[in-house]
Amino acid sequence: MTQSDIDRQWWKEAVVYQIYPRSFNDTDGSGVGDIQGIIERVEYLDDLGVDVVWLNPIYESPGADNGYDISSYRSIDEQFGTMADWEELLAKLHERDIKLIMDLVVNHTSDEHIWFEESRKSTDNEYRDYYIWREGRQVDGEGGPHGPSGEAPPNNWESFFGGPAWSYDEQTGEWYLHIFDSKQPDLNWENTEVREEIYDMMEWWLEKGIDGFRMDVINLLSKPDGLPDSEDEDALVVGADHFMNGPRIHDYLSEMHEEVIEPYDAMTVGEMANVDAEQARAYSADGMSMAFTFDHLRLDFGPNGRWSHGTFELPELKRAMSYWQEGLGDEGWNAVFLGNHDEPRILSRFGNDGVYRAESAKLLATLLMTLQGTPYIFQGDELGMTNYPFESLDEVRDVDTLKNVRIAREEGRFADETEMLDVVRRRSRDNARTPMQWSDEEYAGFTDGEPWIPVNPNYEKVNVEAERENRDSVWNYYRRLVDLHHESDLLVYGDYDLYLPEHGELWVYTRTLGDEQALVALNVSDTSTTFEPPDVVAGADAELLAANYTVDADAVETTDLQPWEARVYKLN
Ligand code: TEU
Repeated sequence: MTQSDIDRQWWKEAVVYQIYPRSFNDTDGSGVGDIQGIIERVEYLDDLGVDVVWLNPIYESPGADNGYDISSYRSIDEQFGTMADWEELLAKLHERDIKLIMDLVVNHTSDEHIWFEESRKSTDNEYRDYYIWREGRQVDGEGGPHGPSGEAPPNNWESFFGGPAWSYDEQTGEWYLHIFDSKQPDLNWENTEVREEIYDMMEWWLEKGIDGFRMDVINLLSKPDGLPDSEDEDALVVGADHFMNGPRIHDYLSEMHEEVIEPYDAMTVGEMANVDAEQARAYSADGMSMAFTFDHLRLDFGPNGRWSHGTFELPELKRAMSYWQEGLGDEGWNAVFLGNHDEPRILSRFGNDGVYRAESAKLLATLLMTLQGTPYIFQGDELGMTNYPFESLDEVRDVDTLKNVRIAREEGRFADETEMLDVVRRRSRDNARTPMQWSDEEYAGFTDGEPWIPVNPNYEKVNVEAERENRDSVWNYYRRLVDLHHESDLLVYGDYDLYLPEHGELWVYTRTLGDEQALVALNVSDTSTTFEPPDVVAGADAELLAANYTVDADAVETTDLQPWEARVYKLN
């Protein structure tokens, strides 16, 4: 890649900040974050230097899955505020040249959405075909615990949140599909009316001035004819081999792009588990700006999958992320992230959230900001926030954790309660959802009320105020790296080349754009490690663009890197 080959796009050069509104900042003492709370912190976002805010769902919702169960797409849920509050937020962000992307949740709605309330009334209701209804399978004897005797769900697909992906509905004696919770029935994208309704709704938000969408489980929209049983019992979830990347998915996404997105030059990032580079290139060809892929977030799954703990070695992580750094080429663009509202805190998962909390947090920041693609910062990671030390399930709020842990317990998949709690501490989505830590005041300055979920007890040490006062803090390091990312086409568009792929402690790669080159050396371990630069760069004159230890180096020479040390060299 040279300067002249660059296919510039605003969203390629952006740094995105993800806000989980329930846990960001509460201004009315309800204990739940709100839109006025985000408005109150727009200056904070501007100071951090981010270019785009991704807002997790704030639409009207019964809250069965914290807003990913939408009952009205064009209304703001009153717990977060009003449409006027939202319009004020958009204006305040745009005033500071910060763009806003909303969460698009259209694989499913809430079962309290008027469409579903109508759909379940009768088999000939005009909204019946907005969802996926089927008769149950006749079985001998009792049938399953989930339906009338002698009847079982239409197929063996399972929900991400545990149990069958079907629920029986007394009203019409049929079953409806829900890949997630039973209060999240899947929409039938085969139905052109459904697609037109969704496109109208997307256009409505784009007309209001948003800059794009994060698209929830967007590669699940197309289900195969006949909804066949899944043969692949080892799939991420039983049925995923059928309902992920379905037969008409590209028809729908290219149609959505042509009909809605293209006219607005909007950014789209699709949440896409279970895709490979070829599929991701095809989604890019459909018009998708970029995709969240999850290979690097599945390495620590244990023998029983997600709800069991496993370990991984650095070469595995390097392989998983380098696959995407090298796999898309010019036919796609990476969304670079290590965590979000569904994953444990990056510092506790990939770093050392004890003795090397600051050093490893800065190393992970270096990785995020120097890999090729658009970097995403999840709220609080810029402070070095860590996982929550759950003492019991009473502290857990997340439907995904509560349902899956209940089923795993019933199936005896935990040796004992200690193992159960250990897995929850490592895996639960609630690790990411504890309140943002603004200060060492009560409830970390998040609320004057009772927070909806406990505050991490380390807030007295780990908080925005303390971090901003300390020039050498994780927060100020993130600030500098965001600047660096803005100043350098090299770190945005440069090709990625990995060195020492099998090294167990070091992650070394170059970024090259024309005759410009940078070298990144990361010691991803608790021990100091000798770094012998690869021949191609050894001895080269260089300046340090960033380092999380106080070092000076004007050349790339063999050196001992301290635990979790990170260096970014600009080669001259
Ligand atoms: O997540 C989809 C998804 O795959 C996650 O459920 C993931 O598998 C799980 O959290 C483990 O990592 C999206 C949203 O991000 C999530 O918050 C919603 O719960 C889900 O879709 C349903 O809308």
